[in-house]
Amino acid sequence: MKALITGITGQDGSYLSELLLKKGYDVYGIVRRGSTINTVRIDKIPLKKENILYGDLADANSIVRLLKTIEPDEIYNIGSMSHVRVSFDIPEYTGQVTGLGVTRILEALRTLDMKKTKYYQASSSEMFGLSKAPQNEKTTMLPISPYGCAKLYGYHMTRTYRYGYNMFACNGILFNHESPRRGETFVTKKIVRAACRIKLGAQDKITLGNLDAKRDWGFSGDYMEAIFKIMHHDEPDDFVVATEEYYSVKEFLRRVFKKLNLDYNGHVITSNQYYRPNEVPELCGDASKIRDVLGWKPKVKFDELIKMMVDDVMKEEEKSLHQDIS
Ligand code: NAP
Ligand code: F7E
Repeated sequence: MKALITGITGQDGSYLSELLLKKGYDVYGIVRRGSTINTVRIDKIPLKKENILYGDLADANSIVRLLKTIEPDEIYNIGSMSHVRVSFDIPEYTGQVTGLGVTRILEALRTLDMKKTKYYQASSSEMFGLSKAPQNEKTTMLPISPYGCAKLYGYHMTRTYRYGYNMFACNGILFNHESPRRGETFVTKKIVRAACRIKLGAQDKITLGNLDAKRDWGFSGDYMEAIFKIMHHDEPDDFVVATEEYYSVKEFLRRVFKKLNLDYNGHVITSNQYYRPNEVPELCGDASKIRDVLGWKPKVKFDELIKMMVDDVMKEEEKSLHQDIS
């Protein structure tokens, strides 16, 4: 079985590649050309070098060429401009990549007559926007960010191709998921990095935005197992993937600092720079459908996730401190 992953260099792409390799897949990935190396998350994963190919979700020709060459059995479209705050700075580009990128793949599958290829769309809880928690597959979607709007377009295009062309096209509506491989500018990793550096005396303050927003934070590795189950269900469908627990950013901050025997008071500054024009106040998933239909539930709990991230970052920071002084 051949699987093609867009966004293979990202957090989820790295865990998903490991999972698919373990299951015996021939794994292919699309990477973008960058001026610095952007493959650090997958460099140690035993992927075939020749299976990592240049392409871009904003470039239809590259998508068509790669689909024709690879002829994948499954496509996992997890590539996207994934930062909500940044999507307010580059709304058009976000629409091009995160929204229209979906149509480029689905339309290429249709016109190349590859309708047997299964398609997974990385949809997001950000699509729920202003709808009250808990949110499930039936909740009204009221996005309030360019990212959420682009994801909602991709979600509906996936359903449109499923119904219109009888394709196996499915959506995972994933709530926030984190890991030691999380991008540095997402709030969890930013807090963990700063707290570890404060503990080691390498930094004193952290500047954040809204501390009152609440999120349902799970572990990326667990969520990739959910994605695999969604793709191997007997029919294409849409599923919420979540832990069903939510905490404020302030609570995340408190627990990370406590884990390091620190008090966050006195170390935190808030700045408008990190506030968004619109803020989604609360996201908490109701994952009963995926639990009942596919038998999936998360393994890693909130405090274990914090421990995993703190332990990993602490090791990195101690190593770099040691390099500085030796
Ligand atoms: P991530 O770490 O930001 O990774 C995004 C990936 O997309 C990277 O590999 C990136 O490549 C790639 N990419 C960006 N622009 C692209 C383009 N124009 N063409 C091709 N690839 C492009 O995101 P993640 O946390 O792994 O999330 C994976 C997917 O799930 C994303 O679609 C995200 O929107 C969605 N999602 C994430 C969460 C979450 O909490 N993590 C929740 C719900 C949904 P570079 O490495 O070159 O930048
Ligand atoms: O923000 C608040 C911020 O950027 C979480 C993406 O993976 O999950 C992610 O989007 C909360 C927000 O994640 C800072 O305002 C406070 O309320 O870590 P985040 P996100 O926006 O929820 C969804 C489901 C996705 O699909 C996305 O791809 O934290 N916050 N201070 C801050 N956030 C950031 N980034 N930086 C701060 O300084």
